[in-house]
Amino acid sequence: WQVSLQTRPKGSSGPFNHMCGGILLESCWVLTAAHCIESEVEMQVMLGGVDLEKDEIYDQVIRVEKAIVHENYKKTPSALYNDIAMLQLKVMDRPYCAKESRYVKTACLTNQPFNSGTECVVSGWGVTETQKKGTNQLIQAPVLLISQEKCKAPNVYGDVLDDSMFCAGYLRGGPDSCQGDSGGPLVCERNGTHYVVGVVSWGDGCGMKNKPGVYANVGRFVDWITRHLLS
Ligand code: 4AZ
Repeated sequence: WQVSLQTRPKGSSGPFNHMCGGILLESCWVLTAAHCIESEVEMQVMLGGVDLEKDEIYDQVIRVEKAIVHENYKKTPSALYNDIAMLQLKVMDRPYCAKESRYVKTACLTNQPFNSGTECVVSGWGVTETQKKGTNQLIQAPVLLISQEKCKAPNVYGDVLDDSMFCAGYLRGGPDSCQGDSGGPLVCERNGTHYVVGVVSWGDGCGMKNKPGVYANVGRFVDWITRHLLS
């Protein structure tokens, strides 16, 4: 379900560049972050692959037909609110878009919350300590869900945090998402099923003490998401 969302300027015939992550929900639908959506660009998604630079046999590359940004998405200097969007993929001459395979699966949704302290997994091609332009290889990191109470502490993010978002990571600093991971999945496991719980959204730096990653709170958007999946 991990997707690479790639763009190039509208009308260009040049290469597409990775710009965000995404999450496959259905054959023709991808969930991502609203702040990943730009106008004046062509978008495609790449699924099934691990290495962005190599053609791999399980790669599927599909154009994006249209983007739906949440109507209450808001960007302020301190936070991104309701940072969620859906991408409808192009059906070429087939009855489907992404084809399910060993390497391409859809993610599950739930509005049942996970407890704070649960260890979940965030993944992407974003910036690492040693690769400032992002990694070619898809990687993942463990992160702990952090309660709103702890993350709203004045020395963490204070009152800019609302219920459209939550924090995950380590208040002592450590594993975190970073630039280029935005739009990608934070998944948690329950009874052998992996659920998308968060969409990588923002944070003050990466991996720093008292500045954990902030994620769009997918559970709060399940109704909004299903409304668009059904329409
Ligand atoms: C970014 O710039 C970004 N540490 C993504 C995630 C985080 C910070 C920044 C979380 O896209």
